[in-house]
Amino acid sequence: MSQGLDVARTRVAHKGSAASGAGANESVRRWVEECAALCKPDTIHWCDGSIEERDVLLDQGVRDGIFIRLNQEKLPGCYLHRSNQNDVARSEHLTFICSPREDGAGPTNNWMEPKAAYAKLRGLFADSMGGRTMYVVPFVMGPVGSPLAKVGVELTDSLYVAVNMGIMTRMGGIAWEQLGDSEEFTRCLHSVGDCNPDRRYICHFPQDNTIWSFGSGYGGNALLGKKCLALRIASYLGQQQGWMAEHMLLMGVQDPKGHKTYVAAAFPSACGKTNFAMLVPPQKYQKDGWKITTIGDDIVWMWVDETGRLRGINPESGYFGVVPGTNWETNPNAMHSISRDTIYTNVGLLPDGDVWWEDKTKELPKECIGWTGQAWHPGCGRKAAHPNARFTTPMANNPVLDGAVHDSAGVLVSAIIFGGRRSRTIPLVYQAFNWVHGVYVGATLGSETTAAATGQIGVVRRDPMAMLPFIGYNIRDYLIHWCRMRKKMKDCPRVFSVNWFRKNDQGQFMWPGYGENMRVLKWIIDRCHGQAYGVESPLGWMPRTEDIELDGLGLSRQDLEAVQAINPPDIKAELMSQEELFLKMAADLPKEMIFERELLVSRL
Ligand code: SAT
Ligand code: MN
Repeated sequence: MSQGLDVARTRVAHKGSAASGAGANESVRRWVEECAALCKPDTIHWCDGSIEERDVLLDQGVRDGIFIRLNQEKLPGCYLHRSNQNDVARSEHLTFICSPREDGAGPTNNWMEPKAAYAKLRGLFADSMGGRTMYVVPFVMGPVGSPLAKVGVELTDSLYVAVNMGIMTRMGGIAWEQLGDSEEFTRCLHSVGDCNPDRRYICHFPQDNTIWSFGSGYGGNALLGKKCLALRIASYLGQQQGWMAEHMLLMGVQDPKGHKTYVAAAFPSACGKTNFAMLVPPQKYQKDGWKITTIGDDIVWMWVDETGRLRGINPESGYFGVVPGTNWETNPNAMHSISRDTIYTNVGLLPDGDVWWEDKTKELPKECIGWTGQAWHPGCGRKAAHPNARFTTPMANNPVLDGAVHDSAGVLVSAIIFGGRRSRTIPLVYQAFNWVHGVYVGATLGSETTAAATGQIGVVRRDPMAMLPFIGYNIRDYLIHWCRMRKKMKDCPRVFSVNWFRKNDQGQFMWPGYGENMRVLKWIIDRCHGQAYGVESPLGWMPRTEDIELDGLGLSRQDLEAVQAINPPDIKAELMSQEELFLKMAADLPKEMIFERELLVSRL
């Protein structure tokens, strides 16, 4: 794999191609015609991805009431969108893997037989775009020229989706260049329809490299390059072709000597993944020369290079992050990023055209217009922003964007971290004994629900590799694929478990989290380079208390011991609760997982 195939740092403007889709090949044109004949849009707009086009679409969106132009002095290039109130999150129960056989989807996915699914959705798509424009959105997932880069084309009747895809992907004529004469592109068909949850389906056809989504305009349901292509379809392709598509952030950790180590990390939602991807090290670490840089905040594609090591790219080019809770203390790099060229969805609107959301500022505004469009004031009993309000912002805005983010050869991945939100039992950090043990640690990953997600607080949900809703095939084969990847690698990444959320008996967090997680990260990096001590414990290798720096933290060695404590009866209870997922897989559980569980039991 050669370095420096990096031809597309910025969008290429293809002037004059908007109407015609100049550059699109015959198989694309044929497919667009077929879909247009089905959906019957009034007009077809072939997106070229130019800056001029973006401005035209935004102006059109403002005229149509899809966007509100925000205060351009405070927030240049920023717009607000309010979604349908029934359409504010992914719809997992309406998401289907349509593989030929039910076993292809496995016990953790909804399945629909492909012919039946096409028939059902064809009925919904028929004439669905009357009076509307169909946007043809060509895009590349991954740095152009990368061996894993994939071309997709999304046909959508949502201007909001077209604009957001322009931020989240390398969108426009560049995709036609990458595609050339090939027929190999992901066919993504999307209509908001009448946005009725009773007629909402997100269907994946992995064998056809096709996604049909109807009835929702929400990010994960509608920006089809993201979870649908880059995780569900890509995870299937990766299993077929020997690479991995994972729900992970990817960050660079630069040490004082200037050496950079890349770390991938999987966390279920509500664990601060975006914050971790843009972590600001504590003052002392900054002074010493430590620096964090971001490759990606949500998805990583990884393959084994010719030297037998794992490399990763971020297939996306923007961040679709949760707004509430983001502020200058929790994530200053995100705050910088979303101060321009950002689409806000479902936040509050202040009288001066600025935006507000819960926990943006300590002081509450006197009034604003809430995400539903109703007047809001403190104590009104409603939230100004929806708890799942989102920003869409180009990764180019990130002040700590990693310099290698467009590198077609990706970056070496030295460590993989699995983390959950666990108030008890799971220590702050430990390292798996080896790769397959690491797969077990990932497969048994659990996280406690937060109110925002479900209304039920503190229930541990199993979420293997944080991929439960995103594995586009049978979870049995997914875990086997993870185990088999080991055989392809000469030198594999070290695997770690972290938990920033452990609480004491008084219900207080035992670890400060946020930037202070740098202290744990340093041990992880040092372990990757054989430069840190590890003590054997039943769970894995652990730092001694003197191996984690506590200067300036206000924590004692005893406090650190407490957050690292392993209590065998608690671990046994944990093992029992892991059975809940493993029972679902019953006879299908890969034998490596059974061995690892037995080994853990015997160590206890
Ligand atoms: O829109 S996404 O699916 O990426 C965000 C989410 O997980 O809900
Ligand atoms: Mn995610």
